[in-house]
Amino acid sequence: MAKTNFIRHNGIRRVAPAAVVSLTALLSACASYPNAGQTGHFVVTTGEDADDNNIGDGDCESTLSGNPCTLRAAVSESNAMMGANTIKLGSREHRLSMVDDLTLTGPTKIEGDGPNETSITNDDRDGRAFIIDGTPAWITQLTMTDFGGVLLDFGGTVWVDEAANLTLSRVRIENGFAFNHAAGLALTGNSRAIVTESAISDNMVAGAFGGGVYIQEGSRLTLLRSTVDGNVSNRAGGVYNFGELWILDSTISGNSADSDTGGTGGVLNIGVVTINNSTIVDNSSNSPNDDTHSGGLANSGLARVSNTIVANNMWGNSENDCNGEIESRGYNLIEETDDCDIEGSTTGNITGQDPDLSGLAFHAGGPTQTHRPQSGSPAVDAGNPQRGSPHNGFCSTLDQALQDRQLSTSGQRCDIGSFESN
Ligand SMILES: [Ca+2]
Ligand SMILES: [Ca+2]
Ligand SMILES: [Ca+2]
Ligand SMILES: [Ca+2]
Repeated sequence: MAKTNFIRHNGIRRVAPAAVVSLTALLSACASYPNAGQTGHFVVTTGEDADDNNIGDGDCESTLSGNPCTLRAAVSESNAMMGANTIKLGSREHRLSMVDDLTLTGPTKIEGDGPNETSITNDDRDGRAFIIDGTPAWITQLTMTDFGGVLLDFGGTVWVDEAANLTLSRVRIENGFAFNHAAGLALTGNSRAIVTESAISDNMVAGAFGGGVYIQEGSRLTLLRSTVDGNVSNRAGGVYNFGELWILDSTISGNSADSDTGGTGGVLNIGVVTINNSTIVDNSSNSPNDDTHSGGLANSGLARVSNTIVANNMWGNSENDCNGEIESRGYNLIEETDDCDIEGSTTGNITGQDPDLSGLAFHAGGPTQTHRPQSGSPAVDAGNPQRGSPHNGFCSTLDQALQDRQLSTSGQRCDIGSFESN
């Protein structure tokens, strides 16, 4: 069971201003969400589930005794009201007991007080938490747990569809269940999502197409400083990508494929995936060996990989880290390469060596769990000596724990992987 320890950052830690500004700009580019006291800002006052008693009057008042504002009533009013809305959840558990999923059809920010303070949970129903339907939306500072159902297809917890554009920040998605296409997060219909400083953990799909995350052709997901761990399906335990996927300063760990035919533990890519400064370890597959799958990273599309650790992934009882063609942009540590072709720039690549990492845990006060290179690890100071755009294979500015990689001040080199041990 993964637990995420989200710590508030009050400027104590070393956070590079440029990166913070660009993320803030990115988040706010989606829509302008009202603040407390402004029109269109709703404050939920109960954890119970009930409809609004008069949808479209601009007041969040449920049918419950005393008419408290429920999450469901706030979503209905947000959808009915022109323009962007904010829904503040407060520090409590919000239990969804009504049949329908919460569907956002207009720009809405759903904001908790933190993943340890605010949760949205599933109360004995088969259903998701949210469908994001053709709109920008922002879900932040909360945990969603126990969603899905045995017959559910596409996103047991969150389904992003119809060219929607979702930001998930400081969120945990845990213990979801689905039949196919991800028990955590699914993107379909040319949608976009950015998942930042979040964890998608311990979700399970009975069938195929991704335990944690599924990206359909035409859709695009960015995982930034996030962890996908402990997810299970029979074809791709962690992430199944048919679209466009960016894995930046992130960890894919402990996911597994459980299949009689063929499955990949960590990341299975059919589309285009770009991976930089990330760590793909301890994933596993127990299916019969074939030519297309791997314990760790399997590619039959385009996989561009730089500054990344791929190691300690298992196929049955033997290590199997990758399969297919990997377009290296240099400075990778890929331990076991028997089933993959490493093309492109092999400058700085390390193969055949164990990265000597800690277990998955909270390191350096980071918001998500990471694997830390032990002192003497070959990953330490072995990343690209140039800092720049992670999109081009350079070393990133912040590691997954939000530590500055310090290249410009100390002259030290970036570590390979998502965590900078300095
Ligand atoms: Ca109303
Ligand atoms: Ca609205
Ligand atoms: Ca090893
Ligand atoms: Ca370093």
